[in-house]
Amino acid sequence: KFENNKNRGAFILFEGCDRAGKTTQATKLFEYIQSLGHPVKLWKFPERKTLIGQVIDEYLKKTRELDDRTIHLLFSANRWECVSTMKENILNGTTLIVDRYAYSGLAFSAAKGLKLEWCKYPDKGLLTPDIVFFTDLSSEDAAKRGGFGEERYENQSFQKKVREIYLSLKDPTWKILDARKSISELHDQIGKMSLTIIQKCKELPLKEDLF
Ligand code: 2DT
Repeated sequence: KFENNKNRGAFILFEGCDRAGKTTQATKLFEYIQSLGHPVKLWKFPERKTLIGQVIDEYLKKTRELDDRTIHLLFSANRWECVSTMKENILNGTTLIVDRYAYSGLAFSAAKGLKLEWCKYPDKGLLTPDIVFFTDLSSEDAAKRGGFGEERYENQSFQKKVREIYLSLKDPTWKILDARKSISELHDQIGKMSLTIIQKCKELPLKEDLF
């Protein structure tokens, strides 16, 4: 049995605009932390493999239409169904590197016009990340990176709104990173900050007070 505040892993979150290198950096960080011998896992939201995740996947691939509030709640439920496993891992000393989380939920749903306060409510009380790396890229620069994909939301005007909302959400746990920097420069920056937070978290309780 674990204690809540001794030698736990860190909850490291990546958020950011599309095509800003979020997944690349999360993967590189995972490999780096692993190479140092720390227990670490890589997670991604939405978790498309669960039953709820399959519905979300169909929605994103545009083979299913859902009301804006309905899909918002499903994204949130998809986090809640994973939360006990995430918590167990962290309290057992595993660092979790998570690619997207509740901030994506807020930014994408609010960009459609839903009220931010309404959007926040279902994620209230989720596990709180220890650090948030926000890879920031303007929608113009994102568009230059070989264009957007075929899934829902992958267009420049929507991404511009998403970025504005994201930036309005930042708090002191956020590190805003200039995604125009090289992959290795960003990785060095992220790696250093992550090792610091992993050490610090060993002595800090895991918080469950998001929003
Ligand atoms: P990727 O798999 O390419 O990251 O795209 N999204 C994600 C939401 O609208 N709400 C959420 O809560 C989450 C986690 C962002 C996933 C797409 O789903 C959007 C892009």
